[in-house]
Amino acid sequence: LRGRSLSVTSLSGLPQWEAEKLPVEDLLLFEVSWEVTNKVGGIYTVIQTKAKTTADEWGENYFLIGPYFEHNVKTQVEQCEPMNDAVRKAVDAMNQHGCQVHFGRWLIEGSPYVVLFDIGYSAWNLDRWKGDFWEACNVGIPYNDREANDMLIFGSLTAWFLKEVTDHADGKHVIVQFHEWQAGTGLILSRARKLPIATIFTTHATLLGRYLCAANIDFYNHLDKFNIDKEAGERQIYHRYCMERASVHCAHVFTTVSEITAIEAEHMLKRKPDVITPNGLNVKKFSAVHEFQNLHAMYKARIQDFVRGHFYGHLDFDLEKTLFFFIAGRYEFSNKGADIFLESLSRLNFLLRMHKSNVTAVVFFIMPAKTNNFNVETLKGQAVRKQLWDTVHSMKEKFGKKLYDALLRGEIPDMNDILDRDDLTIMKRAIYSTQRQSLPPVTTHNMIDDSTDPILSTIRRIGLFNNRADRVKVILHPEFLSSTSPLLPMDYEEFVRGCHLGVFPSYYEPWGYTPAECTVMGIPSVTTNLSGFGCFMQEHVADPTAYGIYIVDRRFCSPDDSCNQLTQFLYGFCKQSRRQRIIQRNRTERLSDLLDWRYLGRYYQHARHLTLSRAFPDKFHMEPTSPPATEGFKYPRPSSVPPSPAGSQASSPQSSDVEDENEDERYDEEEEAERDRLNIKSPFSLSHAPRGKKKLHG
Ligand code: U2F
Ligand code: UDP
Ligand code: G6P
Repeated sequence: LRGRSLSVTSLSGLPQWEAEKLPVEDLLLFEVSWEVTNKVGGIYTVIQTKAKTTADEWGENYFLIGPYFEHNVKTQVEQCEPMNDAVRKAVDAMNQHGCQVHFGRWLIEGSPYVVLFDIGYSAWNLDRWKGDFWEACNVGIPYNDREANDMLIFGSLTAWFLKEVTDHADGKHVIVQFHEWQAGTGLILSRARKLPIATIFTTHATLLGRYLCAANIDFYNHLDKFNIDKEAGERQIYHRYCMERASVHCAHVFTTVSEITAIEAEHMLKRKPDVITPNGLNVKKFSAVHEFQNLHAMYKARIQDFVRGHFYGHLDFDLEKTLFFFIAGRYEFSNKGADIFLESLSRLNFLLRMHKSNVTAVVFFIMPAKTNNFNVETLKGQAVRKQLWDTVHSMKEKFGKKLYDALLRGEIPDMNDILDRDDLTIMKRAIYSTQRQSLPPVTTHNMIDDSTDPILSTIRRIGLFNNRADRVKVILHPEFLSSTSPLLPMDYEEFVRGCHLGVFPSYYEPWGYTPAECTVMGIPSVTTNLSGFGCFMQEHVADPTAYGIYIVDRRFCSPDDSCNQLTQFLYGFCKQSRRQRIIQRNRTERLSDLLDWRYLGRYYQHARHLTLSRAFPDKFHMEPTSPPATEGFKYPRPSSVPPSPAGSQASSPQSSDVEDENEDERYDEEEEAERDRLNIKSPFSLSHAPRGKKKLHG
């Protein structure tokens, strides 16, 4: 195998090196995860977005292994017969022995092959397989942990399948990558049975890390001090923890998604990851460069409509000077940083009021909780808005007709006559209907645990009740967004595009897709130096703030200081003019390439190379020495920003008092982007192909 070498092609000036070419035609690659065709959390996003680059590289020799769920298969999979001989024989053999194995193409970009096991159908083997698992690694699984039992069935089926494949592989070498402890039993069993496969185990979080952080423990300062067996035992996850730790130690190559999780893994799982494989996205470029700005304006208008309804009777703030912030994700109150976000909002409210700012921030919390559907007050808001709109529409028609008739007669109508008494009555009635006794609601749904819900309890404590005087308004939407919602009919992606800033001040976040998704859509975001994404940006972008990536320090300072820093970021953001926001969004979007699988996929390639050389040293003897080196590479500051030593606040666009939207500014910004591209000096001193299209907006 050849070592790494640099090529001269580039993704907007990012360092490139030739792919670590593997003879893929003589290899088979399997990736195993509980989230293949099955959306649970972020791992689904990893696998689904990565499928295209991996399928491009591996073609017919790439297979994903996951669980079979009827609904998922019906909506996402086209079933077919395996073309590959070894895979077909394995599927047939298992189906002949009382299993139900489905095969097909997953209908996503790259349309990879999937092998799906029906877990329930094979559940009758559970007791025997528990015995096998005990034989293999002395880990017992309690009967009442349904999830762990399912994972054992999944793993046993995976190991069986891999045995059949390797029996018929016809000289082809097999690489198998397992994601997270749920897939790990397959790895443990395969290794115990000495199957001739090269293995990779990837963790996307550690069980203990997640549990300890959620319990509000000062985690990062005590990493080396935990009695991990005891902690796992007390939380009744000892067996799961053992499954996770055994998987880690059985793998030829252990990887994780970020530096911060690598440190965590070293302490919680007692193995240092061999390779960091950062999470990427399947970035789509629009042919018109500023299309994402147009989309922002379009979806912002939809959010504004919702806000008109939600705040009916209290719309004494200017929607043109209203900014939309949001936090979204799994409802882990402190892990996701909702706690310090609320505290900062309270401080921001104070600052905006004190400085008599005319800016209003409407802040959305999109975190699923248990509810009994939408509440009446919220639905009524949208109904009132629609009714008002209809009234205005019919008045407009009537007015238009009268005006038209008058002009046809050659007269300018008397404006005082054009509306009669009835019209005025209708208008007065319409205004009366927008009066309300209560404040605009803080939550859109009837919460089941209303009195104990952590977000609502905090809002009660800090008193952010959407009063008229508040410059910060809060809306909790305790359900993921959907375009079929009667309240806010938008997809998550559309919603993100319509907002101004995503705020994700996580305490525990191995990667954190939400800010990464904002970035590729050209929406600035707040992240932290405890999130994998935040650390990655800090490492690879010289001045993240200038690019609309605000990184809160949650690692080396007190919670109160973190909170103040977040408040300053938010306040600084509120002080920007529209023009500055447009420029900032352009810059944010320019970082997309850094998060593209076409760039980040190489870490996976490297891990595969490494595992082959460890599992089959005779055949693939050259062990690559280090992961692809990007150390030292930094995306440079935007050229219009003077380099600041602090690399923070000062270098973000300074505020100006004038709100103008001169289209020409965009052209300047284009030039700036071009200059930046030419200025990029990576340690590898490469040439930089300019980005293709130059179609300008307007
Ligand atoms: C990470 O996100 P995940 O989508 O993997 O997070 P979850 O699916 O919610 O759960 C991770 C593990 O923690 C366990 C759960 C999983 O094994 O069973 N767990 C639990 O047992 N009890 C709980 O109350 C909560 C979790 C990661 F967090 C993101 O930052 C990454 O972006 C993502 C992709 O790499 O992986
Ligand atoms: N998300 C979604 N709908 C929503 C809000 C969030 O589909 O209304 C998605 C979001 O796009 C992201 C995922 O949920 O892909 C959250 O992933 P992240 O890595 O931030 O957190 P995890 O849940 O993996 O810890
Ligand atoms: C995009 C649109 C502009 C619009 C602007 C609003 O750039 O192309 O037409 O004026 O968004 O920006 P704002 O930050 O005020 O939502």
